[in-house]
Amino acid sequence: MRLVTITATLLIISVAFLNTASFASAQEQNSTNTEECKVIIGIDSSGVAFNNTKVNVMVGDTVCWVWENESMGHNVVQVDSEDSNERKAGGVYSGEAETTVDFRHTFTEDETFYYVCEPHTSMDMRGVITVGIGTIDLPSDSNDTPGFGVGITLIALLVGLLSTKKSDNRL
Ligand SMILES: [Cu+2]
Repeated sequence: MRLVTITATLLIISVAFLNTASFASAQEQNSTNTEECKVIIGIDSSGVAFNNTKVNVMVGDTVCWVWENESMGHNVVQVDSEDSNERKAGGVYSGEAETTVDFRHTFTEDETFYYVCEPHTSMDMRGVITVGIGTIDLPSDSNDTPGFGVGITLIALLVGLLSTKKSDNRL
């Protein structure tokens, strides 16, 4: 009698578990809907590179990294700069490299987002996403310097012209 009860309980538990499992996989199937993806990044034909390495999106856009049954596992790991292989502290991370991945990230501010695939950093498997105007940092400030220089040159030219006029008046 007790054995019957235990068996029945186990059956109920396993049925409940199966239901939960099928519910979960149904949810996963719903999430393969890529409607929300502004850009989908996959693996290129070489199998060791992303197929869309330079992407521009706007704040609020979702980028999706999606691949299925790749021969090797890949992941998405945010790094600090264009040539860094170090995972950024507190950065975006898709988890362990997998042969099938559907990883999504919605960008909430202007930034330049650098990422690598950890197992293939030596093959330079990386990409960059510019969100809005990108990260405002020192290099882009120094890019503004030529514009400032042109302004100074113009003022110098004007001052030069004015002083030339003045000297003309004197004559
Ligand atoms: Cu990879």
